Amino acid sequence: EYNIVRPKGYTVSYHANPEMEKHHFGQTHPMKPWRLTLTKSLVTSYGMPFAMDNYNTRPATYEELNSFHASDYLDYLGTAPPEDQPRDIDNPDKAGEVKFNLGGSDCPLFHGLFDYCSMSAGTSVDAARKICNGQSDIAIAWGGGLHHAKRSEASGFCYINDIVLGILQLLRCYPRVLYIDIDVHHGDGVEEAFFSTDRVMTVSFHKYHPDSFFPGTGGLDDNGPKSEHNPGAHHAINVPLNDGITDEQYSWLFESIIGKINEHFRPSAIALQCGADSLAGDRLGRFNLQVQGHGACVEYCKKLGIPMIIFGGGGYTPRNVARAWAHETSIAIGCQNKIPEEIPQHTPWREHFIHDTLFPTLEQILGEPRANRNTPKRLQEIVQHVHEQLRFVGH
Ligand code: ZLM
Ligand code: CA
Ligand code: ZN
Repeated sequence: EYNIVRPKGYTVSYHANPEMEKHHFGQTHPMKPWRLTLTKSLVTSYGMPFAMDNYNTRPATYEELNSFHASDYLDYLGTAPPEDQPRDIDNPDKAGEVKFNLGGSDCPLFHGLFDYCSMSAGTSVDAARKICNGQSDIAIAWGGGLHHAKRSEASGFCYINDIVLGILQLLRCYPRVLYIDIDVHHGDGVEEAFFSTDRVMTVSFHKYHPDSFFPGTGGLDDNGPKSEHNPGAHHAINVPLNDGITDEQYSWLFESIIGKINEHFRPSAIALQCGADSLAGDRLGRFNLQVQGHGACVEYCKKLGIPMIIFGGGGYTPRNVARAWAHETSIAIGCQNKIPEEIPQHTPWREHFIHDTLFPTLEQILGEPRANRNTPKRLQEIVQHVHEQLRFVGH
């Protein structure tokens, strides 16, 4: 009804496995896979599926997971018994053994965990393959983006690092991949995985406060191995931020930094993690970003005209996650000016969108906006530091 048509000259693909959305981390756990259902509902009610190739993805295979993760970790992940109650980690009798950081309150062992992980990874691997074989120019994998998982360890709600798996696929056909992470948390797992190569540059924007905000890494001076002989030196870029950053400041930083990186590093593909916990009103986040400012990052990357995978990630206020990811899907298609701001009447679960617009104001989201602790002087310093790092990078 909104006459959403396929974009001219390029292809957008949407990769999802609806079974993934049925899994639960536990009653009050912040990560709610159901937000993917709410996102798909909005994307569909705006008619966007008509403009994309829609893939129902298969779970990743053991071999695919094993391209980054250690076998003993995968074997344990596949066999560990689910625990219905979060275990008391302070009581050794009740705790049993905690292996690979599995079974705490951040990374619980829930029913169907291995299936959930393989499905998330499957969407990202599938997206990467479509980019590689030229069947897609912008591939969307909202079920992925789990940037904290390590080779042999779960961390921060992430068990399998689907982004690393996706980038490893891209590296089979592209010389250089730029990883960009706008989740409010530091993309530590992806940074660490590609620490010693100059074929991947990682850039994360995040709240940084080492002793009070997870994971505590990603300071301005963390730029990859310091050793001169390591090709990965200077290929990790971190943008540490304080509470309350606004759309205007964030867009300025993003464009100054990504624009410069594009000139120096000249990526042949982009992997963009769009964690929606950087939005105002997020249950875990601390920023004042609106759907427009978050989406502006996607729009800027799209304009670079480089093949791109767009991943999900964090996002703990489901209605805002769905708004942001639906808006960003419309940007990928190029129909953002054709769809009405009002949430369509026939949208399933429309009552969840308490303000019936895609773009609620800060006042609607928060009542009173959170104090902005980012000074213009500090933001200038960050951009300056990044520009200095880039003098060491050139191809
Ligand atoms: N406690 N329940 C972002 C990953 C953030 C580590 C402090 C757990 C929570 C959080 C879990 C129901 C991404 C830490 C926190 C309380 C040790 C984190 C279960 C609330 C709950 O109510 C909760 C009983 C839980 C977890 C809050 N955990 C908030 N922040 C972080 C991990 C993941 O968005 O970047 C990508 C998907 N963990 O701060 C503690 C140190 C565990
Ligand atoms: Ca980030
Ligand atoms: Zn996050």
